Amino acid sequence: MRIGITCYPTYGGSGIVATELGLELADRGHDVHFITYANPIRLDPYIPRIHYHEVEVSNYPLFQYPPYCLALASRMAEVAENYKLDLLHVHYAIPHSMSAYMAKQMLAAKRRLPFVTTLHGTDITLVGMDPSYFGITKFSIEQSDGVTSISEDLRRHTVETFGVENEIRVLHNFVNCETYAPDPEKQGRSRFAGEGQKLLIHLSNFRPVKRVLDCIRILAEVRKHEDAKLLMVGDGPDRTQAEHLAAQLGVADHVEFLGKQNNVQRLIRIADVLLMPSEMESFGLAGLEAMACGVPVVGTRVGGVPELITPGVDGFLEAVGDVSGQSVRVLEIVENPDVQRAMATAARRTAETRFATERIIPMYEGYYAEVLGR
Ligand code: GMT
Repeated sequence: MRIGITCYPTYGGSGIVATELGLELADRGHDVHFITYANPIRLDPYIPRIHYHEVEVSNYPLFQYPPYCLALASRMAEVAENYKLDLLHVHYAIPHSMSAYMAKQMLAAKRRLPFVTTLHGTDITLVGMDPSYFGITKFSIEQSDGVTSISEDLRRHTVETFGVENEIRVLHNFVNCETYAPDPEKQGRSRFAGEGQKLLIHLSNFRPVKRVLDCIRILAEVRKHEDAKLLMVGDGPDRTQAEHLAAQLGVADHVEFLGKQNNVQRLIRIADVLLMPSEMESFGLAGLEAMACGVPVVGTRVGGVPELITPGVDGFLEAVGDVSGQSVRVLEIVENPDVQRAMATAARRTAETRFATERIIPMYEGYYAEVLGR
């Protein structure tokens, strides 16, 4: 198949899923065309069957807001025609789904260009619910030739919120279990943690929904019992506040802010526990990546996370904001080598048996075939 993929190319779960999907599809022999405003961070355009088409948005002085949505639609239609795309697959409804709808209409007189929209979370639970985007989000979901959701919880939420009646297929997020694999030697750990020191990690875009301040509070609690250090990977609006809080709680020397990183598996696999204290998480991709690396997650019981983590088996889930509950769970893991070993093994097994690329990617291929009527 010839597939056009559009996503946000910056650091963020939806862009990462879209990029990994494109790479896996190319590996399986499909031609994949990324149509985005910048090269997606995990994309190497040198890879065979991967193509990259940049969307340029001209900024005429009259425009207070450059019309990205229109530039994207034009580029989508152009690429679809020139490269004979079979379909478009857009990640994150706003505004990608609407641009795909316009591209489809632009080509309608000549040919059919179906599009699949994948819902990732905040496009529905936050942005899409804003009154200024509600109507257009509902419309673009209804007009999509196929809609997928990365969790059952998000599917249910979408149906309840928007009252849409078209089928939404749940295709969970996936992980490449070869790239994300445990390292029994935990190579490179000594660069970050001293002998006997416990190592916690958090990975996100540091938006308020991630509750990064809770990570700092959890570390401070854990340190009352164990010598522990926290790696904060990523960047975003709440980073400065988190740095201040670390100083205020007297743990600044034990928190390392590493900023945006590529090849995060190298960092995840050296840790003992991944913290995911989010307010909302429609899936929790960072959690899955950690599980594949054999690193148990201590997170919150929200959104689609319970579809990923079975508490007490391959991780722990507590209520949002329950710092003390999450700290106790971290200690339960790091102070009991048997618990840590059993959870690490179970986490890896969950990733392999339920969320490995080999299992999920064929579901996307099957879904495309359905949408194309093949
Ligand atoms: O979490 C974010 O702020 C980024 C957001 C995105 O769309 O880039 O992540 C969403 O999509 C990820 C990939 O499907 C999911 O793993 C995240 O759970 C989801 N985030 C939220 O629901 C808050």
